[in-house]
Amino acid sequence: MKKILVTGSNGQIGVELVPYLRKIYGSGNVVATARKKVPGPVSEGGPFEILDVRDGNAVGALLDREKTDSVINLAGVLSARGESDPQTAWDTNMNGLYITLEAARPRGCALFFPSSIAAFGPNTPPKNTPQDTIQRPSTMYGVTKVAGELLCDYYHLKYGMDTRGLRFPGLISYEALPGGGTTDYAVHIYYDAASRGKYTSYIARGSFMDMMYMPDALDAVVRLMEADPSKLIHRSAFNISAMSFDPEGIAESIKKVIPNFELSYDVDPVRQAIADSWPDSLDCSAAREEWGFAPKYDLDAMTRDMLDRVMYAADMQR
Ligand code: AKB
Repeated sequence: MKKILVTGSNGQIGVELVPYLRKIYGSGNVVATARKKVPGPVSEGGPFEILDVRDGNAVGALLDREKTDSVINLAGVLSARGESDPQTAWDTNMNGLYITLEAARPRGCALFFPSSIAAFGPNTPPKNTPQDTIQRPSTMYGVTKVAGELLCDYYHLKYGMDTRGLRFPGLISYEALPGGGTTDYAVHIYYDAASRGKYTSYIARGSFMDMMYMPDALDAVVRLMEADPSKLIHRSAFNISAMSFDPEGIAESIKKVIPNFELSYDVDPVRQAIADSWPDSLDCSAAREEWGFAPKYDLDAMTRDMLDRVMYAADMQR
């Protein structure tokens, strides 16, 4: 990658990926875009443009003007929000992807697609979920992720476009809160642990999901996009995960730092049903073998860093 356009830059991934890419590739070579301008490093640390990914002319004009060679397509609606408004989820996730692919294709741009563990469903083998397996998701978000994986594979097969993608697990981070996801509890729990010493989980005890700390996710995006294309068999949809836990597991990890931390439950049936339809743990061997996926953070290392960051930020605000 030399000149990169990032869509959906104000989201949980974008607010960290944009500065990370700017450090590696140079500030002027990473054009952040989003539907609105929010003060902060994304809009102020390098080029920024207002962009709606469903406007193909605008996407194409920007790719021409910036002479972009790679697009990181992050604009999207997450799982729980997608269930409350499936039409908007389809429109943003699918039409946005299709229009961006169509703008990127004639201009020879590579495209990164963020798939998800949501691309699996209740019939998928839940333990050590294989890279290639049954994908019959029961959410609109999941439908858009499977369709997106297939569409990106199709653009590679049909047009030779350099499409690549990752099946992100729940991502835990401290720069921006996630919005509208099912795995969000694993972020909120740290904020409540730091500020109140307790957390009420909307996900039930015993519900295991794959997770990863944001620095490992950022590293994975760059490693995949810079990987030797001749080594990539699973282009648009690599299983990646760094850990799998349920609410009890993350609470135990927090108690190593905050011994009096208390966890209680008030289960949300919508998000619980989504969690129940997703795998417990992924087999990530294809990502390791094809492009060297190597996450650094396990649960306890992530917990120590998250709590340090969240407590430091809270102290600064006092
Ligand atoms: C969500 O919970 O919707 C996302 C995801 C796993 O794709 N974090």
